[in-house]
Amino acid sequence: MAAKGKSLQQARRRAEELREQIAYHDRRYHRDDDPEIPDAEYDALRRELEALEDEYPELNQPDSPTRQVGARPDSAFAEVRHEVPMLSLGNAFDEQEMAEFDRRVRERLGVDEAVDYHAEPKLDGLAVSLLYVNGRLERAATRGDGQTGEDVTHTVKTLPGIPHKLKGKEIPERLEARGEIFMTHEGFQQLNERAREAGEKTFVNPRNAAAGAVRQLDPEVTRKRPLEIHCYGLGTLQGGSAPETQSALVDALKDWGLPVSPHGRVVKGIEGCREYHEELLGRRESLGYDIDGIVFKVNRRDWQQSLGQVSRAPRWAIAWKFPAQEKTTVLRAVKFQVGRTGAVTPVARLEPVFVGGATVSNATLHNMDEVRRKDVRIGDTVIVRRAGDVIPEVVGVIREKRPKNAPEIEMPAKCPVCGSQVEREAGEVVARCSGGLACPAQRKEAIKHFASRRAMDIDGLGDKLVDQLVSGGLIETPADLFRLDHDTLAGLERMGGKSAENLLAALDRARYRSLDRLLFALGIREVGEATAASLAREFGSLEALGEADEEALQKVEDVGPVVAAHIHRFFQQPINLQVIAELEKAGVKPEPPARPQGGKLTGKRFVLTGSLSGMTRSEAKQKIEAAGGKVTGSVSNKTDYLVAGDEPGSKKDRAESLGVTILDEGGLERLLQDG
Ligand code: 5U1
Repeated sequence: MAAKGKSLQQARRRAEELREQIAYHDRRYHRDDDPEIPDAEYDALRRELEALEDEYPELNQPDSPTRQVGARPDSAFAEVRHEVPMLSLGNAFDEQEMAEFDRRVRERLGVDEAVDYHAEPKLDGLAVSLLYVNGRLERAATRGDGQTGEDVTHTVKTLPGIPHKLKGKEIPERLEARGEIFMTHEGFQQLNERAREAGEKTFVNPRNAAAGAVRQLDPEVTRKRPLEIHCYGLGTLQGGSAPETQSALVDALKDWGLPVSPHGRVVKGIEGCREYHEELLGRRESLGYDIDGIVFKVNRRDWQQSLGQVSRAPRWAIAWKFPAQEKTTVLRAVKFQVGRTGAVTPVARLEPVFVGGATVSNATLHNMDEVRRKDVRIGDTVIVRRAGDVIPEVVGVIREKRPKNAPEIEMPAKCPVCGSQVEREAGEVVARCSGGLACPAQRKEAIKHFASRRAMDIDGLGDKLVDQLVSGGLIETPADLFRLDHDTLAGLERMGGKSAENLLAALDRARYRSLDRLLFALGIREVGEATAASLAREFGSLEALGEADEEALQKVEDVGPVVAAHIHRFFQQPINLQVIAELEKAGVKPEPPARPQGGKLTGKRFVLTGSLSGMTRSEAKQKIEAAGGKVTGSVSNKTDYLVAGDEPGSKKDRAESLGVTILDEGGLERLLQDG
């Protein structure tokens, strides 16, 4: 740790610096809902200060940020004095630190056997306290500095998941539940889309969006934000009996109608903690909201009592953090990449940084509007986010670290690959290379898309091979793939006779893919898999689709004027007609779709949400479509059924408010059987 080997004077100076920095970042995070650095870097500052204070006890100060939680409340809100302080959590960053926590717990309790811990995800949101008096929601407050929070009753009352009145039996006279308000990824994306459309400022991440929504003076603003809560603990409890274990406490909260995490569970000893941590780390991306670790709490509440707390955190609980998904690094340069539809995308070339479990040296900057909105410049220290399989992205800039005269990023006037003019249509955020299939970059991407798993699924035709084939002048369009012969393929670098044979067999199988796959594979702008399936159902052949005018196209579900224009234009372009003719000549004969005429669910519109247990969502979609139904992405007043699995999120709330019939998995099965 950085503390080692410093003179007392050096250590004092560094501690002062760190305290100042931490206090500044506390204000940015807790008061302004606008953090400047990623959590991992904030944690590192705190840990450095803790290490210094450990090594040099004379530096300990009662007002050190290591002894405090959050920030003082903002004076715009009324102050709420917490009856029981709202604590923070100590962190473990690896298995060893977690094992040390477990050892300390057993040592203090004087027990040898494995301790039961209650485990649940640590949400990345805003901690709040909800006070219920005789079962009625009386007051909601933020954590603030742990002693005094902000009164946010007016905004919290707009959250659909928070009951204004508790239900069930044995409701305490005075109950203070504590939990975390958060926003799902889906809600966050929708919110940012709406903000973008309205020309308003977008949010950097769901946590800021959630915290900003709660800490609003106008509750109408909050009402429009898709917020959720999971409750996990207690402050005051009077006039009722307190459960004996943490898990019973969470069950009681649930019985009183408060939302709790569906992933909470009791685990045994450090081994159980390890298993749970690993399991949730693997599922982190599929939860649909941000979590940054797991909270483990000693399950017996009498043991919690005897363990007590240190300055700001209980000794009976710990957050075992996941690897950070956001880090800062320096943006060295920007390159422009040309995609399948000619979109020219700025890509940041970064000083390599380890984030989200991998070393990242390239990250997308999306488009020039985003570059301007975030005000990114060459040489900037930027925040990079890498979450799961999603392409790493630059989410923000640390303006304070900008070097003097940092140059702005400019979109090139000419395509960096083929030299054609780069154009940006009015009203479009994306600039495009006007070279079309004359541009080798567009050709490569079009062929990669054509061969991809969800399109023609040509096994063995990976990105590298496509690059090799196009760069070597062996193919120009997808149709050329079907003219490749064994000798040409076997002669390529990293290919042998066997691989060539396998690829030819895969190409042969691809000749008979369904019409909807072929339509999707052709890469018509705005035609995704669902639209391709609707078009295939409606027109039955490429020929019929090519002859349709825009009016006829718009009769198809999901096809509006913009998509209709793209489809129509595609079939007007000679190069595309030539590729289609050559595909036909090469023996590509798509199977026309079987029409589920008069299916039980014909005309019914479904939305799927949450995780299903007996089938995947894609299986459910296939079953519904096979019965003539239609699956769409969002709930509207045209929706007939919402199929809700585990953790359905805001779609269920919306469905309820619109009076849409809500089915569970069994309900869907029955409907499929009975019609
Ligand atoms: N899930 C969960 N999050 N969280 C945050 N439990 C939990 N407990 C907390 C905090 C700050 O604090 C108690 C251990 C006091």
